[in-house]
Amino acid sequence: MLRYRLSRPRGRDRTRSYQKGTPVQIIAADVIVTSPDRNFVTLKITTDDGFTGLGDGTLNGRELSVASYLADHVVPLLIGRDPQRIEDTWQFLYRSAYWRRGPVTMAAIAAVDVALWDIKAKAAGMPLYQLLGGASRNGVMAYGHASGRDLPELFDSIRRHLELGYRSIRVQTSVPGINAVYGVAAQPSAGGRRYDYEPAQRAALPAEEDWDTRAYLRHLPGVFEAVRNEFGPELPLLHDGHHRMTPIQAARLGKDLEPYDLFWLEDCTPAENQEALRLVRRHTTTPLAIGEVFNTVWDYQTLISEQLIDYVRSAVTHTGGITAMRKLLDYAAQYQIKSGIHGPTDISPVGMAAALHLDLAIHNFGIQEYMRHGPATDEVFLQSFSFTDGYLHPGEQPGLGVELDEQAAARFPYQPAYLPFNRLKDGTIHDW
Ligand code: EZ4
Ligand code: CO
Repeated sequence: MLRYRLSRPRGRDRTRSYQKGTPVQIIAADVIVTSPDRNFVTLKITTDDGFTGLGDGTLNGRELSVASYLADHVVPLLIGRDPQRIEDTWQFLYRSAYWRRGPVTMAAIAAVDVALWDIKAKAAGMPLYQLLGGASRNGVMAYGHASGRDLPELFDSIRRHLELGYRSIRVQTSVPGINAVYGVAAQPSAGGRRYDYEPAQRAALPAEEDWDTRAYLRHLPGVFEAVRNEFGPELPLLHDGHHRMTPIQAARLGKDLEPYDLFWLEDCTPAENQEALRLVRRHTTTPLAIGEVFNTVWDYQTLISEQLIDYVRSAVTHTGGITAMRKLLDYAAQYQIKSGIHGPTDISPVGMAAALHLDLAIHNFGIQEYMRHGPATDEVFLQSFSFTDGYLHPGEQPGLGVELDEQAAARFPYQPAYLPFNRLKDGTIHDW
């Protein structure tokens, strides 16, 4: 565990107090980096009236940048601030840095924001979703990740997920002619190891994978046809294109998958150029989900205002926390666009709990991604959310409902880990 701590003694006469005369102050903030199963960055804020709050700032493969941003540049600003002023703190951190947006900055702001919401809800004695307007539904529909190198293995994986309680399933498969494809758990990656819970591998260098879009486009529709034949028309099925197609290729895949009635096709093309989605949209009625690599509402401006997507994929952890996500999702709601909050294993249980409270409260909820964490993660993060019959619920503990066992965290030191990258057959780097 790496731990960066800036603590100050109790009392109100500190020179760092930006908000003199506030009834409550932040007296300590710890940035805790721990690696049970994988790396996580957690911010713990402590107030002088005895509350603590947790926020997730994990950025897969770039964890230490967020830890440094927090410890070196944000924690010194927090000491002495009024923890009750969440909106003010959000605006202060966003505007005072001068340099706006970006995944590192927005993950750091998210960590502070979520920790302050945790504190506010604990102080109110309520689960966070109550402060967000209360429950709009009984539970939060979740989807899991099934995958296989061939159809029998894929079918087994889908059945295993159904047994675990999932009622919506993401389907990823190997493709003939490609050695290592994103999202296939049983497939040894170029590093020789299984993907298992997630693609980032603990190693000094990133693993190299390969890609062939034409082979993928030929193979995938047949896989969905086989899955529909085996599992019937009811089961909601999802697929992640993981940014690999051009807009015209994405348009073709969307069209080819229409007979199999996908819940969504995710990241069908890289979306920095939002206008590219106009072309995809013109050609297919397959619902589209985008945004897990985005970090502000501005990344969505055209996508939302022109109704070019159906689901917003941002993570609370990467998009400035509850405060910013609530605004983003309320904006999307005006255009009949729903939430599909990112929930891979690189979102810590703290970030997952924040997502679940939002999911339960907002009206335009769509679906929640849910991959289980490993046993070591569950030892470090004590969680009160539940998963029953396909639905997640954040629980009724005051706050987020997650606590960090710091002694357990200390047993799992940071380990360098990278996401893989892609090369085409001729050696050209391709989007991963
Ligand atoms: O590759 O979170 O939809 N889920 C995904 C994830 C991402 C990882 C990257 O850190 O695309 O598996
Ligand atoms: Co994705």
